[in-house]
Amino acid sequence: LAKKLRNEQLRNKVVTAEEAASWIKDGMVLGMSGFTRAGDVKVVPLALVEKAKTESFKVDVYTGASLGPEVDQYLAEAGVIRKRGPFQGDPGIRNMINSGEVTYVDAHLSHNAELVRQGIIGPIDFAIIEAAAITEDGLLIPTTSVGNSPIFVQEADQVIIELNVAQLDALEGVHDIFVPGPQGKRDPIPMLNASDRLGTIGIPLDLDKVKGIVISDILDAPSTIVPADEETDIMANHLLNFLREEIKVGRLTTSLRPLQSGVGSVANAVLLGFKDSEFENLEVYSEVLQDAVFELMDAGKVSFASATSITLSEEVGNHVYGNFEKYADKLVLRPQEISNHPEIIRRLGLISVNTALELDIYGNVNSTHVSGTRMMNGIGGSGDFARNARLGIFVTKSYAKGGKISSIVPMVSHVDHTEHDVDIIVTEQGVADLRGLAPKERVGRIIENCAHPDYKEQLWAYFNEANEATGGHHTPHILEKALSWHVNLAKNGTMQDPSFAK
Ligand code: 0RQ
Repeated sequence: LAKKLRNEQLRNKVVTAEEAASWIKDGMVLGMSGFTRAGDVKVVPLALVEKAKTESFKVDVYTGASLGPEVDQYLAEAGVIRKRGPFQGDPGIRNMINSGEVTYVDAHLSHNAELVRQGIIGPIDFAIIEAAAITEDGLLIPTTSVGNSPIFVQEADQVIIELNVAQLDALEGVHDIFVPGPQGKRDPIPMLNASDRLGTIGIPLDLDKVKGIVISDILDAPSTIVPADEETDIMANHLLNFLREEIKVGRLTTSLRPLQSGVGSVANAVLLGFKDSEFENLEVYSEVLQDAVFELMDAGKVSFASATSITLSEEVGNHVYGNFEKYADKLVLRPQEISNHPEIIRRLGLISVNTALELDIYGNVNSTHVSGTRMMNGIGGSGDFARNARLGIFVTKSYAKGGKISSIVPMVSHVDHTEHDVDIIVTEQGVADLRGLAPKERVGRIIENCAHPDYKEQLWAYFNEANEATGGHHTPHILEKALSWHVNLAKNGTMQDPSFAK
């Protein structure tokens, strides 16, 4: 413990999780560490679950992004969470959001820190933050994510630290904490390369605000992604071929531009496609580092990776954390307002790959709402990246649920990424390059290159009818029919219109 808790003044602040939980009162706003099940606090939430057995209270919980089961399942199911933001991915809390028991604010991840600064999120009563160590001079060394922890620590009234003795000592030095000043008095963010370091190795603590330190030894819950399959391999090949064409016309070189890749199985599998390619000296400037990034490092393809969290499956996690010294000097973890900052995304010219649930014939993308109403996970950082990247790429299989759902529909049932933010679409069918195209010019590319053959004719029929009915409007739609595919799915369990059945 002495090695982990090196600040003299904080030594007498160690308390039990129960005592820390006793400070949390009904109506409080909590800012917790954690981003995509990495670096989240665990023992204080579990003590809050116990407390909820004898005391009724509700709190608002803001984090970096999704957390593991301690908060987004157990604490939610104990009825303690009133409001949650800015991202979640656990079936436990997802079901409660969709039954109206939890209020959810789904927001661009780069925006949260500004909202905290402005007092729109907050005032924050407690920042509760996982640490790998606390240095002699009072720096809190985060663990496997940085997320919004720096701004929570800066702005919260008080701080509870979960010092995780099971986390690797070698994490110290991996983080780069740089917190921009208030808007209006802010300099350009001095980052010119993905590997630049701007700040300190830990989060500066105001020691008087530290109310208590709780010791933890619970490791992150592993990620739940499923491995690549034949179709994601095909999607990866389509993406690589598209990038090869960009090189041929002189827009890119084989080291490309820094890559960003979103969460989920599809994004991970597509990134893994670079492993057996000719591309090299790749850099990653992303928010989450999933398994694929480390496999690409092992394969000598990725030379440096910057992000705000590391989220790994059990198997890859054991390998990476068992050999961390091999990776530590090729990695940096930053606050999410820096990893996702529009200024840097635009300056570095990122190639950004995120996942769509569905998209429409004009290129609008829905990444969050199943059939328009049911929240899946959230927009996360996909909007930060898609709008500001050099190439905003969206990947999805062309169909879902065994073909009963077409991922390409006449009109998306919810819009996360408007047609203006979507450059390239990749499905297992092919690639649609939408850059520089008007809505009606995009239709053919999307249907012919990306839609599943079972739905092509049905999509053309909708477009032709809409084009005729409107007399060729800029973005033709028949409002009565635009969402008829979703209505058909709800009523009959399929989007397929029997008159087009093959
Ligand atoms: O359902 O789990 O019941 O099998 O959705 O779909 O194809 O396994 O894809 O794991 O990559 O997740 C968009 C959800 C994709 C994710 C999403 C069903 C499908 C399956 C999952 P099952 P897949 P993935 C980084 C940036 C948020 C935005 C983002 C996500 C399940 O990538 O949350 O990228 N992204 N943020 O069957 C109904 C459709 C469907 C559908 C798929 N059209 N209708 N169900 N499914 N398409 C995040 C952060 O910033 C933290």
